[in-house]
Amino acid sequence: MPVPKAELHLHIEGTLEPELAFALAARNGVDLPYADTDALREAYRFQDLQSFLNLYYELMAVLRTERDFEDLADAYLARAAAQGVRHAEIFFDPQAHTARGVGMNTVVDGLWRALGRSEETHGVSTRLIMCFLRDESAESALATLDAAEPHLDRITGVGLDSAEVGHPPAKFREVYEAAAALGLRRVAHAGEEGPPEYITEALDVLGVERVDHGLRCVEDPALVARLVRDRIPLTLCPLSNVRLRAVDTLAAHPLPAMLDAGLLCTVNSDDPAYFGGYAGDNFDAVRDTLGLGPERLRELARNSFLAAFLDDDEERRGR
Ligand code: ES4
Ligand code: ZN
Repeated sequence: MPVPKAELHLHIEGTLEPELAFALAARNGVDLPYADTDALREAYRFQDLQSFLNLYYELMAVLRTERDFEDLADAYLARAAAQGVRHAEIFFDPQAHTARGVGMNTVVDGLWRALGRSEETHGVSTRLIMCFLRDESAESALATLDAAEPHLDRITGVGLDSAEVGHPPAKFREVYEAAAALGLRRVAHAGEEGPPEYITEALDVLGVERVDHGLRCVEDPALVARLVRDRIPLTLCPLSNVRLRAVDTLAAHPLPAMLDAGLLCTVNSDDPAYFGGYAGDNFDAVRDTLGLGPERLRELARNSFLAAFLDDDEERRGR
């Protein structure tokens, strides 16, 4: 049996497997510029974050109806459960859908059809975290938060994702202040491709409680000391880092050194359909390639629950 764990860094749109992409394309009459699932898989050779994001946004064209989002989330939750995930905090990118005419209601209602019954059907509790696209404007992020207000009983927090370099966290100060005032939890991608300064800025300016990736903190010893002291969780994604070339090889991943330094690391899957594995696959990979022993693996599993937004959520939902 896989170790019970929480998944804290998972983009639901990144769980779109080629087979489901083609099934939804057929259902919705969408033409995909790939002959078949093998041809599509051939395109999964990424140079960097942007080359992945191009395909990630392109394939979203097949997601059109509530049922599409429901089927996507249901398929993910079934796979996650099979790999020992008991709790999943799920990112979604509303702007990637509203920009192509798919409304916020369709996205949230559709996802919720699967998430709302997930404890019963899959034994997985869930939270939903709405991400702003950092390569879009601050105004667009504010409009997205506005559009989400009718759904805030089902949204636990906000995040920040997409192309990092050139889009520092401070660009989103205002929308994060507004989100905090609404009682939303705050996370942000920082230090994936961007410099360690973006991690510091996410903490200082956006008030994030958890850093997504945070990989490049290792370049700044003072920042590492701060993250250790303040017990700020990092949601690392080892297989993602390999596929997007944030590290040269999995064997060169700094996870063991980060754990030795006392950082509150968690292991997650990011976009598992694209990066070669779900949460359990990431755990297996760090065990097999980085030589993490049973104690370290238990620590990673324990950290995932410590870092989860499980504690005061019921109270916040009363907001
Ligand atoms: C993402 Cl790996 C990664 N980084 C930033 N934004 C993203 N959105 C989906 N996957
Ligand atoms: Zn991510």
